[in-house]
Amino acid sequence: MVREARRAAPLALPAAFAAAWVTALAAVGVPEAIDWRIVAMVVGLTSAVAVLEALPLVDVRFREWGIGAAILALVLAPLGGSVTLLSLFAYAAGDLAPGWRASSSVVPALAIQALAVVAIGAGLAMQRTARGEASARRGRWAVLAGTLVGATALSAHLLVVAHDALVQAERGGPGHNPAAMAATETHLDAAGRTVRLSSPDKVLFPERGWTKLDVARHYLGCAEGAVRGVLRRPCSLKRWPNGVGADFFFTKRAPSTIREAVPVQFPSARPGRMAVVSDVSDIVDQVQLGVLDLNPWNSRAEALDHPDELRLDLDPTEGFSFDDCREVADACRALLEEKGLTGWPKTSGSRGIHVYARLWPRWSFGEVRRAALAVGRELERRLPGLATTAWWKEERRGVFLDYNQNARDRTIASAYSVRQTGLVSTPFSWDEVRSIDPTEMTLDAFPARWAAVGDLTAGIDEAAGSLEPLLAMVAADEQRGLGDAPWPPHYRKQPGEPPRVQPSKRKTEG
Ligand SMILES: [Mn+2]
Repeated sequence: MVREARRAAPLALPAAFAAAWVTALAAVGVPEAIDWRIVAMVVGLTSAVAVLEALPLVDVRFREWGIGAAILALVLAPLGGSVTLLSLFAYAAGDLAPGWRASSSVVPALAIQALAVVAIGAGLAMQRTARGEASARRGRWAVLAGTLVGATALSAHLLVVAHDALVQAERGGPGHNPAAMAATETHLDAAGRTVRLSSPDKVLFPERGWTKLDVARHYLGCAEGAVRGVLRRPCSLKRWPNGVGADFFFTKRAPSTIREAVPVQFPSARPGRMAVVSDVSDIVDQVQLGVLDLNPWNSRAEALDHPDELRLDLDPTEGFSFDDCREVADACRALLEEKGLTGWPKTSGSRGIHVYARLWPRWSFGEVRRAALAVGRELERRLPGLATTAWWKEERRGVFLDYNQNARDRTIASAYSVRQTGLVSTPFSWDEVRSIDPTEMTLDAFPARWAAVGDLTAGIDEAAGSLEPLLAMVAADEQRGLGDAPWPPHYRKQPGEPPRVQPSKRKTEG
């Protein structure tokens, strides 16, 4: 009985390895994109070595087997190492999944394996030449220790490889072009065009480990909605080349890698060409430049001077919360509806809410901006103490409606944009205005939301309307003595604009 159990011992280690694999795969589910060549290689190699290591543990009478096995192991270990090295070369040549690179445990595991095999061989030799019981015992201990150490190193390595393979598979498996990936770039198929992405593995969100490739995949995943948010609009490129842990900078002028750019005039009156998006491949081109959130104008290339998007940008000031934004957003919905327009809400991906309304492209930036100001002022009357249009921060308390976001050349993050917070600016339906949790809309959680509800902005272009009713509100404000409000700092002084000086300073200046 005991002898039979000991005979079965060689099977124990490979069985344990197999069990570890089955458990790991059962826990996460068998990924579709897993590279089975890696799995076969690792399972084969580890099982072979495990069998060899386990043999010497069997009863002393099988010692001869054990010695033979140890010799075989000494021959096979370099062989196994060569196989692994060849696989690494194959990876370097781009023939294996990039996840393999992360399995850096392979080198220490092999080194420890070699030591274990030497220890086992030495132990067996000691047993064989033992002159006394003490010497034989030391030999057995050496065999046992070598086996345990070797098995532990193998198990650890195996688990690391399994984990890497699973992480890789979760990210969508090997890239479309693993060879290019190995050369620190990949090529993505986007709207029928092959788009280059350099450093796809570059981590842009250090806390969450999300990479440049993850950001590109996000936009590819919700392409329909993301494109609708920026289609044919000049885009300011807000670039985070070293991720959200470092500085960003704006590039308004389109770099040469941008497929299409449209000539615009900046507020400085200087001309320039800005990136324009026609399909999702243009968005990936922006991601390639380190762009996270997309920042389009509210007009389009074909009618640059006539915005077709009224943007109500709601930002809670200190002491106010997203819940306060809900209330103001809902009031926006009601007011727009009264004026014949449809409001399209989305989380900003930061602290607030954006409500957009589609317009016929007939009015000027100035008129659209004044319309936004009139909406804000009406909300101030409807929600006193909660809504505010006060431009000067010292006077601003509540949910600020930033009417200046409608000025020419101003941009805010578009629908489905990934913000520096790691949150997606997520469109929601008005039914959700009380329940939507912006903090749940993370880059990695978003695909489930998209799969569940799809593009909630789908009807926005068909819901365009007239600005006239809002311009009537502007006129009514003028009647009340409410003229223009301050413009942003780098804009030229506008006709009818009040003094652009903080009220507190104004007083001291008399
Ligand atoms: Mn905002």
